[in-house]
Amino acid sequence: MATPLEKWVDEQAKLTTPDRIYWCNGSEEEARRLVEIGIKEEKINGLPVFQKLNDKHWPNAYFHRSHPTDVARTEHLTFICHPDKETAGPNNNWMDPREAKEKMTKLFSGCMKGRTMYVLPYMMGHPKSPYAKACVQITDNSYVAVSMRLMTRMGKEALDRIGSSDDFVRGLHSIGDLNPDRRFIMHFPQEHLVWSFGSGYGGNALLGKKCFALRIASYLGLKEGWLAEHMLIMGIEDPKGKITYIAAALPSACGKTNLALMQSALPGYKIWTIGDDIAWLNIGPDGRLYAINPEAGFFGVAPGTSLKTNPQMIKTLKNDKFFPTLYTNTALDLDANEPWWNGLDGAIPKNIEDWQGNPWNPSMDTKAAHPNSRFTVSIYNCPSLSNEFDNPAGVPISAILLGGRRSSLVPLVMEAFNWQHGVFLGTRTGSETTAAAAHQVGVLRRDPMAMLPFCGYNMGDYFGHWLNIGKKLKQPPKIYSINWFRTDEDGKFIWPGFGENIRVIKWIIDRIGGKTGAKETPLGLVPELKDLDLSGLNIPQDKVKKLFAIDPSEWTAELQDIEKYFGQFGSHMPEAIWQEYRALAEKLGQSKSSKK
Ligand code: OXD
Ligand code: MN
Repeated sequence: MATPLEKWVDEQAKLTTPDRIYWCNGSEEEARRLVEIGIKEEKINGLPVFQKLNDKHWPNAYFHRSHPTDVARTEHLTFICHPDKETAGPNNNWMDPREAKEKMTKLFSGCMKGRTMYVLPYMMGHPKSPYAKACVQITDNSYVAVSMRLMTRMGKEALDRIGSSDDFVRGLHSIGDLNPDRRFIMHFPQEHLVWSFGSGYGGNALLGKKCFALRIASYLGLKEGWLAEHMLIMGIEDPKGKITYIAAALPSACGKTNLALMQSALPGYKIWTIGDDIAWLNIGPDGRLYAINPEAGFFGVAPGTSLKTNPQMIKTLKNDKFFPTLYTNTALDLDANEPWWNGLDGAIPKNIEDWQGNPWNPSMDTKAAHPNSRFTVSIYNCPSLSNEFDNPAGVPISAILLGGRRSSLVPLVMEAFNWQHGVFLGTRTGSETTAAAAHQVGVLRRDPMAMLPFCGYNMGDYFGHWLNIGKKLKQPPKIYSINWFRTDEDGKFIWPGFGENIRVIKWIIDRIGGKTGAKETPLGLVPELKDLDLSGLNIPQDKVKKLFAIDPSEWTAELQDIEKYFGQFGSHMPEAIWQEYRALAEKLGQSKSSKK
């Protein structure tokens, strides 16, 4: 008798009518074969899926150029299909599941004719972890199949875990004809199912990542009592060898990857990387919060990555351990046949082809690499990978950092008074937008816990879920708001960021260890400036003060905006968060602005 998995694959094959069906085992030998197929046989937009690059400096490097309209997540084409709109919430596009299925069935009908259907069994999380989930994605694209080998634990262990059970997350993906009018990313949280059509872009097509590990998993977490978060996970080893684990939520392209692989500017401190994008947080047997990274690779933004900004990532990319490393929509140095992007170390090569294949030189006012061009590389290549990465139990989290990109208002670092206040800090986080999603760049959008594009249900309920988790924890992590992006009168960043961020993290670790005090402000607890290690940094005192400046008059518009934002969640918004809001307004002397 066919297993539920075999039956499901069979049904998808009947719908999509591929010429061939190939079950991937996730091996290196297989990845090499798929890459060859992508070079010689498969085409996207008339171009081979992969182009081999010179691996003298960039081992195992392959280039992929996507369709020019398919370079970022498409939030307006992403739907959460709960049976009712209310459960999806105002934070999501919603479609009735029946309507969505009907629409998508038409698109998927016969779409794999002439193509190979790849069946990818994979684990999100270590196969032995009680927190891991077994999944299967179907795709018709070798780039997606190879990328999933890098980003997940693919192969037999997932198949063994699924066995004859029905308990696996299903993802059906086809690049279709890449027509943006026929591009949809549909989530069916109740069925643990994703249907994605018409895009080959990572966040839309690698269904284990944003689609499952955040959107579907956040809903699973609500049902099962855990949190799926858009967070990095890292261990910080202090000069005495003690390692403290923290998780940090930052919206796309706000430096999560740089922070997760940070090389400390303070001697004696060392960073151990566990994840750069997604954390699953569970209450462990001892009542503490434990984090695993369900992924096994990095899908990082290339422009700006250099030995100066992220030396460990450059070393990761230059490591030949795990095959292959993919470069998507970067520019090419044609003489060297190597990837290139703006901000990379060294002289600008003479003979550059831009991400669309056109000749490029620095006098042009276009970017050579697409601002959202990416590398895809195994986490096992990373020299700062923590020994705990493969620990099925995860790591105990002592602090959660919540941040955004704010040029004013929000201090460099601030400790929440308690868990509930910390949740409030997360609910009102906002960020000036970047290029990771297809929308206007540079405007403020509120992005609670950096989860706005990724929460698979009503965010009002999500805030309530956070509050409940806090109540269940025996020793809840301390919560911090961080903001590396405050600017001076000339619009220049005050804080140097990158490896210097360890100075902020050191203060956080000292707070956790009870080694240092803090100053109370209306917004939260901030460092006494004497306790922030700024040794060797050349920032004038008045600028340092500006990093922490709180001007109540500047908060009028902000409070109104927060109130408006919260208001859209109606009765789903927890009263405890409104209480925090009112307390803040009162402390800032602006309680009249609160209508609630
Ligand atoms: C990502 C994103 O790719 O957040 O990680 O967009
Ligand atoms: Mn992300």
